[in-house]
Amino acid sequence: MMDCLFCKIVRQEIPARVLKENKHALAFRDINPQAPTHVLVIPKKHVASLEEATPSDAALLGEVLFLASEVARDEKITSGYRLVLNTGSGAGQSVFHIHVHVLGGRPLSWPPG
Ligand code: DGP
Repeated sequence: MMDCLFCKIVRQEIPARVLKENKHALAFRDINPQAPTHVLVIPKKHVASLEEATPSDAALLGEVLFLASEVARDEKITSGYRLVLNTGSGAGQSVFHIHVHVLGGRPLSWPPG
């Protein structure tokens, strides 16, 4: 997807503070952090949202979750962390390339807003 913001980050056409990556997923700091740790983990392949994912993306989504857990461990978020995957504009998704927010380093209330 040539005009997708996160695809441009994958292709290093725009800068990002990358923390970690594996063959299929990339983790970088959110530009507008909502917590002391706020990292986005994305599949390198363009998938617009969880609604667009197919059974063939199941392993890819597993790679994203596993990288998110590695990031949380590296960030030493010892009191716990939260993964958020906004799906659809009604849930606050603004970038239509699947991304998991890794949030931690402060108390996180429940339920989320
Ligand atoms: P969401 O609302 O769930 O679609 O989250 C999109 C997130 O993407 C939001 O927290 C801000 C972040 N973001 C938007 N543009 C950029 C960017 O250019 N670089 C980085 N690092 N993050 C971005």
